[in-house]
Amino acid sequence: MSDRALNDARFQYAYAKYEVAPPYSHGDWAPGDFTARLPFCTAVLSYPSIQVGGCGNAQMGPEGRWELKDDFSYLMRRWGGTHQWKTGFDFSYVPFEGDNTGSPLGSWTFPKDTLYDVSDRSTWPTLYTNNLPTYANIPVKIYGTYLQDDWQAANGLTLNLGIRYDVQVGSFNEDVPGLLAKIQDKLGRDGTFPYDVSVIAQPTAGRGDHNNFGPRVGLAWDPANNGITNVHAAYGLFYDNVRTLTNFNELTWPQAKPITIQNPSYPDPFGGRTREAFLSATPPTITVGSNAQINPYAHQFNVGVNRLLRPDLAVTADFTTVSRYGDRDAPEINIPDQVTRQRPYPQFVRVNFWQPTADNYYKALLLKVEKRMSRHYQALLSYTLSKAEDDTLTSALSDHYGYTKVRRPGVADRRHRLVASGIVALPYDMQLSAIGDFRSSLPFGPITSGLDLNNDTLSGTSVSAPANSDLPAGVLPVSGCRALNLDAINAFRTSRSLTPVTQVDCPGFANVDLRFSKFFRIGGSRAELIAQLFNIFDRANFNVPGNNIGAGNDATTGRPLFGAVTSLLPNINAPSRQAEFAVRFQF
Ligand SMILES: [Ca+2]
Ligand SMILES: [Ca+2]
Repeated sequence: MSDRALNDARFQYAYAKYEVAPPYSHGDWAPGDFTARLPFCTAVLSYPSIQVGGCGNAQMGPEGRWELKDDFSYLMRRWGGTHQWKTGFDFSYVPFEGDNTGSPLGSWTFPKDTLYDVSDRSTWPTLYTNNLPTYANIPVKIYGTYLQDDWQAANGLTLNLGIRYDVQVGSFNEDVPGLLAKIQDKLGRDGTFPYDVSVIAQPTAGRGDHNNFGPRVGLAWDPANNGITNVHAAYGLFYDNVRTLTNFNELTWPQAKPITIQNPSYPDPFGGRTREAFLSATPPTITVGSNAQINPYAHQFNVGVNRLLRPDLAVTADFTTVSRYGDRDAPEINIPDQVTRQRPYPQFVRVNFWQPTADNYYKALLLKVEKRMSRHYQALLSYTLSKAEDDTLTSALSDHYGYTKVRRPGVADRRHRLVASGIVALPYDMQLSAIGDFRSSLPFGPITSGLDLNNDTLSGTSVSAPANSDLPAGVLPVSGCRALNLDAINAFRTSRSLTPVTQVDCPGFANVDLRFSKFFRIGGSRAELIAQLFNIFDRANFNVPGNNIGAGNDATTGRPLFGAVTSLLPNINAPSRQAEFAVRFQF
C-alpha cells in the first residue's frame, strides 16, 4: 500500500473426508446414509484371541473449511524507536459431519477360544452390547483477531507486545435441542432426547466461552549489540481449539440406544422381547456436557540466553514452563451415595459428565552446544531436563470414594534426554556422521483387572489412560518407574497368593547410528554412495514393563510379570542392528 504499509488478504477453501468403509466394499457414502452399508454388517463375535464380524467400524466424516484472513502491518518511526505494528483477523467456517455404523446386530464376548456349546456353560458369552448407527452434524465458526507491536526500543533491544482474542462458536454443542432437530431432519428418527437431560445440574445457565484474551510479551536483548550474546524472554497466554469430533457423544447416545447385558442368553439376548421393549425397561447411560466447558488455555513462559564462544561455537540455555488448564475430564456423576446407595438421578444408570477440570504441567531446561562446520567437522550436543505432569480426576484410588484429582507423571514424561551428533568431512569427497540419542525411562501406569475396591460401582476410569481399574490403597496412577509404592503392591499380591515383586524394570533408551558417504563424478552427473548402520550397538530398547498388579509369573523365569519388560518399544527405527547401502544419482 506504501513503503510503510502492507496488507495481506487470503482466502482458502479446503475439504477432507475420512472414509472407513466396510471390508471389501471400497464404499464412499454420504454421512448418515446407512442403507448401503448395513447389508455388510454381521454380529461381532469376540473370543480372547480373535474378533470376527461387525461393520468394519464403518465411518464417514467430511469436513470443509472456508477461511478468510487479513493481516495489515505498518512501520512507524516515533514513540522511542521503530515500531512494526501488525493487526488482522482470521475467520473460518468449518462444516463437519460424521457418522458411525456401530454394532447394530450386536457384539458378543466369549470367555474361551471355543465355539458356543449349549451344554458347556464355560463357553457361554459373558457380555452382549448393541449400538445403533449414529450421525452428528457440528458446524463451527472460528474467529480470531490480534494487535501486536514489534518495537525496536534501542540498538540491540527489541520488545514484542501483543494481544489476541479467540472465540469459537459451535464448539460446545451450545444448542443441543437445535442440533438434535437437525439430526431428526436428516435421519427422520431419534432427533429428540428420549429422556429429559435438563434435570442434570449445571454450573452455569448458558454455554460458550467468550473471554479468550491472550496477552503476549517478549524481549530480545543483545547487551553489547555485537551479536555475541542474546538474552530472550517471553510470556504468552494461548487458547486451544475444541475438536468437534470429541463432542459427538452428547448427540449420538440417543440414536445409539446402547444396550449392555452381562451374561446374556444366546443367541437371543433379549429373551424373546424386541429391542425397544428390552430398552424401555432399562435405564440408559447418558453423556452430558457441562455448560462451563471452555477452550483449554496455557500459560507459557520462556527465558534463555545464547552466547557465541568463538565464531564457530555457540552455547544456548533455555528454560520453559507450560501450565495448561481446562481440558476435558469425564467423571461419572451418577454414582450411588456411599451410605444410602441411591443414585442422584435414578432414571439413568451412568451419567458421563464432560467438565473442564483436566490440567497438565510441563517444564524443561534445554542446554545446547553447537559447533558449526569448520576445520572439517561440525558437532551438536543437546541435553533436556524435563518434567511432565497430568492433574486430572480419577476414580481409581480405592481409599477414596468416587473421584479425586490426582497430580501424577504424564505418560510421555522423560526426565533426561541427551542427543549428540557430528559430521566429519574426510578427504576424497568422503563424509562420516554419527548421531546418538539417549533417554531416561518413561513412567508406566499400574493397573488391576476390573476391580471395584471402593464400592463406588466404577472399576476405575477410562478418561486418563492407563488407569482403568481401582488400584490397591497406596498405589497412585502412572507411578510406575517414579514414586511406585512396592509395599502396597506386594500387600495386594500377597493377599491374593501371588509372588511378591522385588524388581521393576525401568528401561531407558539408547541408540547410535552411523552414516558414511562418498561422492563420485561420472561425466556430467554426480553420484553418492551411502552406507548406513542403524543401532550399531544392537541395543534392545524395551517398552515399559508389565503393568498389571495382579499378573502371574513368567512361565520360564518364574519372575512376576508385573515390572518385567516383555516387548520392544513400538515404532522405533531400528529394533536391532541394521545396515543399509544406497547409491544416489544426480543428473
Ligand atoms: Ca475462556
Ligand atoms: Ca471403584
